[in-house]
Amino acid sequence: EFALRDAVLIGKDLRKELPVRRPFSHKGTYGHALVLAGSKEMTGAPVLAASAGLHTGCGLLTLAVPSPALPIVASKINEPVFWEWPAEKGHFSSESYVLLKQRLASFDVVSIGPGLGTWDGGHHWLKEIIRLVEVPLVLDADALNLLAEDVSILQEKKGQIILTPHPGEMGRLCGCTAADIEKDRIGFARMFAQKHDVYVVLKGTYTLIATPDGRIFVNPTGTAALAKGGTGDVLTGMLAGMLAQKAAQGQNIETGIQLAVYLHGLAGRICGETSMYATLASDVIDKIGSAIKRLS
Ligand code: B4P
Ligand code: MG
Repeated sequence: EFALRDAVLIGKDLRKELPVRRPFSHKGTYGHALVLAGSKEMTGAPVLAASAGLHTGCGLLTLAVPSPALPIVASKINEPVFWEWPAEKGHFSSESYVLLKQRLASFDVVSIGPGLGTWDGGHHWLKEIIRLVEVPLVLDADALNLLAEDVSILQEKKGQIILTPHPGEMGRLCGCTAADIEKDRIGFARMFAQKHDVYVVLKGTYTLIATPDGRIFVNPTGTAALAKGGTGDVLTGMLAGMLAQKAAQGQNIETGIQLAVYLHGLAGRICGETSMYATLASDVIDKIGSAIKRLS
């Protein structure tokens, strides 16, 4: 049986895992992330995720947004390449699979979920994406809510999948309540990761990372300053940004997951030094650079 003493506290050796910024390099050296996010109703989340990804250091980030949301999203951020995705009732539609397949080869990581919303048939949309993506795939927020309709679609995966649930989302995935999850965070995260051969980042105080082979890592950073809407979208973006760099440089993604989680919590703590109350998700993004500096 797994005991708490078997869980590994991350942080100590992470410094040497930071992607190196070489003098003779260019944006292609640091990876290209794709973020699929947003809906007509939620135009802030894709901006937070994309901005966080770029601040974490990926060379290029493409932000795919359903067509009705695109003008609003694009007016808020300059750096991503935008991909206008056909929409039905304001949500992503299925039409673009062929296009996606053609373009997928150019991405080092795909991240899905912030502000996506849920809709009839969305679950089939997600299944097709899971079938197509061969690079590391991060599923968060409404992508997890779509997944909860039938977790067996994870069997269709081609590459590694990273799930980033908070306890409520984890409860939906496991068919129980958030309170049940909180009573045995390690047990649920480890069970789900092993059963479905995925990474589970179970968020909360001391975020856990469960690996497909049953190991558990515990994040010591993080703070109640992060307890505010949008900070989860920032973590999703940071994972995309960090994994893009790891994948582009042919490195194992596991330390990339650890780095993103650790730096997200550290950026939150730096914000908390100014105010535990006033911190916004966008403030956390502004402190990603300082967090990387503190670690390095
Ligand atoms: P949703 O409406 O699904 O919220 P969201 O859009 O996913 O918000 P966001 O993406 O910004 O935040 P996320 O939690 O992903 O509703 C969330 C629901 O779940 C609410 O009803 C809430 O009460 C419940 N819920 C959330 N966390 C819970 C918990 N730990 N226990 C019980 N119920 C919970 O990401 C937030 C980020 O901030 C994560 O990285 C998290 O680790 C970090 N964070 C938040 N508070 C922290 C703390 N006190 N210490 C350390 N890290 C913290
Ligand atoms: Mg969230």
